[in-house]
Amino acid sequence: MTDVDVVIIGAGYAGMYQLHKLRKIGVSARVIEAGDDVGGTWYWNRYPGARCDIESIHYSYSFDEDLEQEWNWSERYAAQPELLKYAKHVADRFDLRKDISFNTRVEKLEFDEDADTWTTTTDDGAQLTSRYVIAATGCLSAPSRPKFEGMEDFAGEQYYTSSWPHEGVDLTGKRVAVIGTGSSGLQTITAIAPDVLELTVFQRTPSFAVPAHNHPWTEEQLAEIKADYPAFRERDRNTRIGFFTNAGTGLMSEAPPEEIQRDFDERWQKGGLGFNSGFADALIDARSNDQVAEYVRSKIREKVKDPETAEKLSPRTYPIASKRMCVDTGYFEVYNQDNVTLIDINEQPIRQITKDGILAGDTEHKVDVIIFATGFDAMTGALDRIEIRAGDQLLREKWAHGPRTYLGLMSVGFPNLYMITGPGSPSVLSNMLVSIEYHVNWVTDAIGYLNAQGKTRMEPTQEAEDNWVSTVNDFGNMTLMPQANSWYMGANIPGKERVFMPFVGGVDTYAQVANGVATVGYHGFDLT
Ligand code: NA7
Repeated sequence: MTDVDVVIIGAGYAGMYQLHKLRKIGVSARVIEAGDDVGGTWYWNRYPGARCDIESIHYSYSFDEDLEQEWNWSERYAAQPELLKYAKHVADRFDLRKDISFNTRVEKLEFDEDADTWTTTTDDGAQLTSRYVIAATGCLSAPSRPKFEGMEDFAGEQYYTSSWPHEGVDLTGKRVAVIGTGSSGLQTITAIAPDVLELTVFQRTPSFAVPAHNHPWTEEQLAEIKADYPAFRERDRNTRIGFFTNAGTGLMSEAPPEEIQRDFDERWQKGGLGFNSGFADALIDARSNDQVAEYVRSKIREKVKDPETAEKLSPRTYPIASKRMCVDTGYFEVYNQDNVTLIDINEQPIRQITKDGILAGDTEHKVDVIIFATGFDAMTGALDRIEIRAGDQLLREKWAHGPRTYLGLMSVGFPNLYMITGPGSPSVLSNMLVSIEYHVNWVTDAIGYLNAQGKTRMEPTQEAEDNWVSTVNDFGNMTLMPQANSWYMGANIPGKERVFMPFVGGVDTYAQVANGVATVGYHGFDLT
């Protein structure tokens, strides 16, 4: 007998839905959550301006029609407080909290080969046995906190966007530095620029950003979507990136210039991450890619008055969309303000953090506050931080040269351990909610199947895993994506093996494969 059928790690959007689904099939589960409430990403990332880069009507659960109908998103792109409110609403509505242990972090998982069970050890010393463990640990949940010399000597305030305090931060009238110009940095910078006395931005790599054109939803717009929500969701699932962008199938390399210009203009006007989906070769053909990139650079030059600053803000060292593009509202215009300074740290490297500020090149920038928007140890970081042991093998050691999974769901040698949106699945290249719901449904079906068959153990075969890892690599290498020093590649973490981690073939293709695997009795898995 185990304490519970399933241990779920994490009460973010994935863990919450996983708990709900398991209950539906009569399987008991306990969720272990480090935070003091639900919400995951939207619990931790409370920095000023935090907002989802996928539209609210797409980035929301589709599993319950009543939930879908009763919830009204206020804006096209929901901000963090609304996304957290939604998570709390779902927790209340489905009475999830009673099966969640908050303020508890999983430290260790150990598999018992004889009993086919896992023992989970948490940071309060408690242990829990279960048949299965489902890691709903998130792809961007282990913060990257690079070390800068002298950090501990800084007399002012220091914050990480990825673990922003719940209250008590007031930046009004202060001199603030931001290190990092990815999505989190861009959003923070845009939000705080009007209030701070001085803002100094330390940029290592500029980001491509497309306009959000955010707006409140009108009642009519929401009613129109809700009238046909199931079809709307189905359309999302049948796309490569998990939300409908009316993607083109033609090649830019074969299209007349007027057609390309028209497509760019229309998509720019529409806003959002669908901007580069007008042509099928935008991420495959370097010349086509550069046409998209140059369009975005021309927009930066239009927005930023000082040509030298505009040039510094213009990405030139990696293909557009080989790192996730940012979705912005007035980011570039911030640099037209007199109180904002951009430091390119390739020209003026950060030498050290001093008592009073940041020494970059030969200049000490005196500041009251430093904000680190330095990103995450993506996709593998959260799992690596747990000691996951089966036999004499540790998962983090097995993955030392890059993660190895079958379908991003399971890894050989670690039976009965499922991952929601694990490495090797489309997850981070998609609308996360579509990928989460797909994986949760798949895993729940698999557990239901095992129970119905009286089986107690599921593990991929070596052959299936090896083939899938090759497939993920082959698909990745067909694109320009591996060229960037991105977190998809693990390139933002010193010492992390450079491997393209997500499956780039699309959520639609992926679902066809994974559905097929399940339909034929879990092809490529040993069930015993
Ligand atoms: P990102 O996109 O990884 O951005 C992190 C930023 O911090 C990026 O500009 C990094 O530069 C910079 N960085 C990281 N380490 C350093 C050091 N040591 N020195 C200077 N600058 C550094 O994380 P975000 O949180 O913004 O966004 C993550 C995802 O969340 C995003 O893609 C969306 O999907 C939502 P680099 O580019 O590595 O040169």
